[in-house]
Amino acid sequence: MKRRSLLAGLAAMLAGGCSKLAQSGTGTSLLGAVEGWNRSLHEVLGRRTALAREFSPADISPFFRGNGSTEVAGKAYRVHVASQFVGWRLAVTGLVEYPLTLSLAQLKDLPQRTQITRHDCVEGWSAIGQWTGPQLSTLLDLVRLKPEARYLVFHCADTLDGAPYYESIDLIDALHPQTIIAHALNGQPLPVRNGAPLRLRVERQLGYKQAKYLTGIEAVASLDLIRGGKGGYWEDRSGYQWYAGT
Ligand SMILES: Nc1nc2c(c(=O)[nH]1)N[C@H]1C(S)=C(S)[C@@H](COP(=O)(O)O)O[C@H]1N2
Ligand SMILES: [Mo]
Repeated sequence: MKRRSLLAGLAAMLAGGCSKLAQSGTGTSLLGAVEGWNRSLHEVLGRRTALAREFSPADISPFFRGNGSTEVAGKAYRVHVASQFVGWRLAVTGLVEYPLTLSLAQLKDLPQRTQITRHDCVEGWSAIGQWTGPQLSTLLDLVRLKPEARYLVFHCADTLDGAPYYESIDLIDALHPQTIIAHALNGQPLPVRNGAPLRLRVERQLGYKQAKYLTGIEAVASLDLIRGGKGGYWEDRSGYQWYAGT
């Protein structure tokens, strides 16, 4: 049943009196529809909040290849690499009550999560790696999302073919326990090819969502006005789905 007709039905129910309606045939099917709608909502939420499979240390790939950008062009980034990213900052901005700029050291001081997961790239390769970093939900607790916030946009330092890489996720994935801002791979600082010093891990989704070289996280109400409007670098350019999960 469509949501609108469901709402119309509910309005009729309120106007006509529930008990009277419930005794009639319409009432019974209406209540059935409400139940069905609730059930499918729960199913979707259940699927979206389920954990991605986690692996054991023995499963870790000996080499985690780099793909897409494998470094950031320009002198500024080389200076960051040489200084172990002491001057790198992650800005959390947009529809938040308390915008925040964090250093790598501050991110490492937050409670950390470590997870061994499989990364699947649509180009046809996979790798298993162990990622460590604060949960994105911890950062969101600090900045407090405004009620209008519906998506988080991840801004990256690199460009591909002259355009900045970026990605976005909704709040279900933002609050998912396995969504972390990773600064370490297999117990070591992130290698440059894998997005040093910070990358997103949103484990229920495909490789292109795992934004590397993070400089900013922006809370927005809509993706329409962000760059190409489709929510990500590849989404804007090719047929890649914005929601790249199961
Ligand atoms: N900033 C940025 N993030 C990115 C990309 C990129 O080119 N730039 N490529 C994406 C793609 S397609 C994949 S498969 C993964 C690759 O991650 P890896 O380099 O650690 O293997 O990063 C994703 N995140
Ligand atoms: Mo990819």
